[in-house]
Amino acid sequence: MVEAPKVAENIMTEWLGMPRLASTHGGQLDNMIGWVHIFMLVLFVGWGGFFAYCLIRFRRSRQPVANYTGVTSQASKYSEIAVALVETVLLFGFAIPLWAARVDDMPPESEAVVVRVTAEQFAWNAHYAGPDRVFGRTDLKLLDPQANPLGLDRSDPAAVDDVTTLNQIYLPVDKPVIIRLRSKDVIHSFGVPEFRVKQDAIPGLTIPLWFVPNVTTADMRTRTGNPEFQYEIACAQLCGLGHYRMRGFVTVQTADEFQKWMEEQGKEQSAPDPFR
Ligand SMILES: [Cu+2]
Repeated sequence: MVEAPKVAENIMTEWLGMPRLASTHGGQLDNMIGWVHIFMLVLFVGWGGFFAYCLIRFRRSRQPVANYTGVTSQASKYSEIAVALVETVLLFGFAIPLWAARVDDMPPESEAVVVRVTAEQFAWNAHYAGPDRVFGRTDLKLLDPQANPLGLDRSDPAAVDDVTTLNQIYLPVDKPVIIRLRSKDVIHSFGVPEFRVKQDAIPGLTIPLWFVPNVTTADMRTRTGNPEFQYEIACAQLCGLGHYRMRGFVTVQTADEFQKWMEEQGKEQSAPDPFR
């Protein structure tokens, strides 16, 4: 039995018992969640202690008559100000910058792998543009739930090298990934805990999300000591009776492996279908 090597995790990740990190921005998110927990713990102990103090200090046997002057100390005012300050720091120092980076600082498409992910009851369809980096035409009329769930028009020259997959997303490591998320029917949600991404898929909208996966599936298998480890896409919105089985898998590969996979799939999928 090979002992899994100890990989230094983010201290907050360990403390909170979060899933392992496999994206570049995940540590920042865990830090923020960690600080919120610490702050809430301080508040909980502080207010809880104050409540217990009041129960004892102002019990009836000790304080039989009401005091009409009330509290004269300023302590509560200062502690309220301190709480508001810490909340401001959490919001403006952590939450807003992180959100701005996730939403506004999209990497240019030329430097990223762009995948169109279309959710449906109860599966994840992925569509890659292939080496030409141009997505082929899609048409509702060509849509076939089994043979062509995305309605891709293979007669379009841009579509020849396109690759589509079902419930399997392949990504290269250390490269920005832009996912253009859509839904065919109801609201679904694309969540991969290790990448610290979760985004609702809304019918009628294309919502982009991006991240940089930085641990390959193979590396994660060594780190976890689990030879069957897989990054799992969980649908994080209750989307119907089959919601529980709406899961997909992400395989993070080295750049070479990914290139090879893409070429093989391109050849296989563009070959004329012998059954048609
Ligand atoms: Cu779903």
